[in-house]
Amino acid sequence: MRLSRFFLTGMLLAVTAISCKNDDDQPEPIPDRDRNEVEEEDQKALAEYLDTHFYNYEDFEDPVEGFNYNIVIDTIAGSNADKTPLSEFVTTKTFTFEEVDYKLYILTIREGEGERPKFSDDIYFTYRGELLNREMFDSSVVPIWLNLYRFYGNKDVSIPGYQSVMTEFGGSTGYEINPDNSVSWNDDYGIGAVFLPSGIAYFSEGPGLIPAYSPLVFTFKLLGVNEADHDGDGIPSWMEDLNDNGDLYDDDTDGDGTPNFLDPDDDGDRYPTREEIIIHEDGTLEFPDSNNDGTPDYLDPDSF
Ligand SMILES: [Ca+2]
Ligand SMILES: [Ca+2]
Ligand SMILES: [Ca+2]
Ligand SMILES: [Ca+2]
Repeated sequence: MRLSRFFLTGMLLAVTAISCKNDDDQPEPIPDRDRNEVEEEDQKALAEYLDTHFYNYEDFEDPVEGFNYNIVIDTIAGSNADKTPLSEFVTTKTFTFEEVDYKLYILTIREGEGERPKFSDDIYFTYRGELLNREMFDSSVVPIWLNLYRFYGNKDVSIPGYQSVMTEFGGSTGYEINPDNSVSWNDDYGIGAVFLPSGIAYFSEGPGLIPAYSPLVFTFKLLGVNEADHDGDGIPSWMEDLNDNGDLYDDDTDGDGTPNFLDPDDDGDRYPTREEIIIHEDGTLEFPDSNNDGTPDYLDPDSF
């Protein structure tokens, strides 16, 4: 839940910044730095970090009984001078955000055998967040739900880079509830870490203990996945990305200003989308096209 509180802090700052603009007595807010310039700096910092740090790979190679599968990162120095750096283990991925191609680094310990989230889904996970100086700014050892999409509503809000990394992992295939009501997850959930440039983390609005423009490190265990349907119209949000570009805000069939993933009547014909589609008992969807013009009823204001 803490991530959302961080986000709220950011929102308050943003609101303050906007209100200052209209008040002649207040100084102008400091404009955000150039995204490309920050990314260049962050990439240098991340590359250096990955070359000078290692993780407890030996613990994972030969796990002792009761090993907690926690990734622990430390500097390569002193008695650890001969350790293999993280840079030898990570893979890279490019994620485009605000028209900048961001490079992020992923450490995959275990992909996870269970369901994989789509970019707009909810995940159930534990995490620990650190700055590049290894200072921890946040963690949750108790699993929490988080929506991966940048939806500024009443759900927990993610940072942009999260959707890019979590879609590479799967959750657990199941769990058991113990007599004491604690939960034991099947030992096949996703385990990993991600090294994010600030542009797809909090950028200029580092909340809490995070300074502005901080690249971030998250280690995590992905336990569960829930297919999100933000507007509850029966169509999962990822399916409302009609132009398939990963941006849910630029799909607005009826042009009423509410994007389809938040619009329970997508074509604006006053018939709810839910009544213009067929949801079968096994959960599969069918999209009738009554007038056979190639546009399904829920996106066609001329048929219902
Ligand atoms: Ca929907
Ligand atoms: Ca709409
Ligand atoms: Ca909709
Ligand atoms: Ca409709």
